Formats: sequence, structure tokens, C-alpha cells
Amino acid sequence: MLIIGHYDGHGVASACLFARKCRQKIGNIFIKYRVTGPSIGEISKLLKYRWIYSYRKIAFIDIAIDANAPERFTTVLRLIKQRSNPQILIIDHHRCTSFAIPYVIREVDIAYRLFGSAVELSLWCAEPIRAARELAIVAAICDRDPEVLNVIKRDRLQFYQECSWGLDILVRKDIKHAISACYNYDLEELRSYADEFPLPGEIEKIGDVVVCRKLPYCYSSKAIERACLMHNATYGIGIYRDVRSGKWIVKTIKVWTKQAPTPRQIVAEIVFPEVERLEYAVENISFQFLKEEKAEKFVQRLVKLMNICAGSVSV
Ligand SMILES: [Mn+2]
Repeated sequence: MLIIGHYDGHGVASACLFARKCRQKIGNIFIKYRVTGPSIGEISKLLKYRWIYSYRKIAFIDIAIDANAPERFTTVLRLIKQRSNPQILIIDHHRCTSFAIPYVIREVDIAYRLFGSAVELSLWCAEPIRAARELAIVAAICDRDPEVLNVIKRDRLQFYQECSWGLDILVRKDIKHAISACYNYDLEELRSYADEFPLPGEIEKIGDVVVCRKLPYCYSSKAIERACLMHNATYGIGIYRDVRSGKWIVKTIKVWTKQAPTPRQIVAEIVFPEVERLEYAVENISFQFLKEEKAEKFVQRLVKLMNICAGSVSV
């Protein structure tokens, strides 16, 4: 069986867990940057690998199918089917995939298994031994899945969080090494990379909020999140100047372990005409300003409101 995993901490670890559960060799795991992630369109590149057609089974793990263009995925699957007719299994937890699945099964003969959360998926992929289940937890923390909190003892969270930071780092730094550490259930090996997880150069704590400056390139949201966790803050704000546009960016996040309104809900309460553009993501939002003073003023307002929100919900 060929096991194709998403190129992120959750995908890599889940693919390795599934390989072990199915008694597959490490060489049958395929996770390649720009092929399986970030976009499903890259899947089409699979077709050019001749060895793809020698597998009797192919499992796709943690790879979201774009519900707006599921045909991009089914076209590829159909071509593989036509040539070597392998059994295809899709294992995923993304909501868009569950929307796309009715279309996919009408078009191609596949089996699928969908889960409601990242942790459900990775636990299902894991064989029922402690080491495997612990890696499944670490995997789901890479996806910031709050359901994790229901299946672990709170005093272990710090350890698992460090392992998942290490896994996040290793996936980007050396995917082969990440795969071998996961395949061997080597949490200590993953954790040894946790310190490489970046922190902002400047962190200021104001109540339940940290305000971060001097953010590391490429890792800005992750660095803000680490600062929040280290200072036990509920919300994090990052301010930096975008090198390309010269505009001031304000990034906001809520920590995945805390129960509180999301930045999106909070910002809906603010009327701030100077804000130029909003970028929405799942739990974080970025704002863009032409002038630094405006950005700073906006941050002050946010800090106030976030502190009220963090205090209003007791966990
Ligand atoms: Mn995932």
C-alpha cells in the first residue's frame, strides 16, 4: 500500500501511524513538498511517477479536497484507476472534504473514512499502544485541535506541545527525518527540536494578551502563539511592517487551548474606519494599515477588548 500524507505535522505523523498500523514499510510513505500540499492541484503531479502504478492500494491521509473544485482531484484518481486500478482510500477530517465526498464517490470508486476532528483521525490511524497514541496526540496538537484537551491529562500538555513544536520544525527542515522519527514513535527525538521553534524578538504582556514585535520571517503566527503559551496568555497580537508593501500589519490570534471568543468575534465589535484590509483565517485575522500610528491605536483598542473577553469566560 502507498500512503500519501499531507505535508504538515498532523499529516506526516498520521501517515506514519497508519503505515505502522497496517504493517507497511517506511518506504511506502510518500510526503513531498508541493506535491501533496498545500494545494490538492499538486496531486496531479503524482501521475508522472511510474512507481505509483505498482501499488494495489493507495491511501490519502489528511489531504483536504477542495469542495469548490473536486474534479481536479477526481480527474487524477480516475487516471490512476484507469491505468492500474488500485483500491483508493481517503482518510480526512477537513470540512471541505466532507462537502466534496458525495461528488467524488459519484465520479470514482473509492472508499473513505471521515472524522470530526484532527485527534479522532490520528487516534484512528494509531495502533492501540501507548507510544502510538501519544504520537497521535502530538499530531493533533500540530493542527491545534482543542478536542485533544478531552483525551489527555492536563499535566502532560506541556510535554506534548513541545513534541509538536519539534515535529512542526522537523517537517519543514528535514521531512525524511520527520518521517523516521514519527515512524519510530520517537517523541524525544521530536521534542529535541522544540527549541528551534521561533519566538518574537520582543514580547510585552498586558493582562491576558501578549503584544509581539520583531517577528521571525515565515513563522509569525507560530511565534506569537508560542509567546502566548509561554506567558499563559489567551490572545496574542503581532505588529510588523511588511517588507514588500511597506504597510503595517497587525496579526491577532487566540490560543487553541483557551476557551474564549475568537479574534474574529472580538473585532466585529470594533468600529475602526482606518483599517485597510482584513485577512481571515481560522482562528487568526490580520489587519493592514498605511500608518504606524493607526496600527498602534488599533492594537490598544484590541488589547482592551481582548482582556475583557479573556476575563469574561472562566475555563
Ligand atoms: Mn490535519
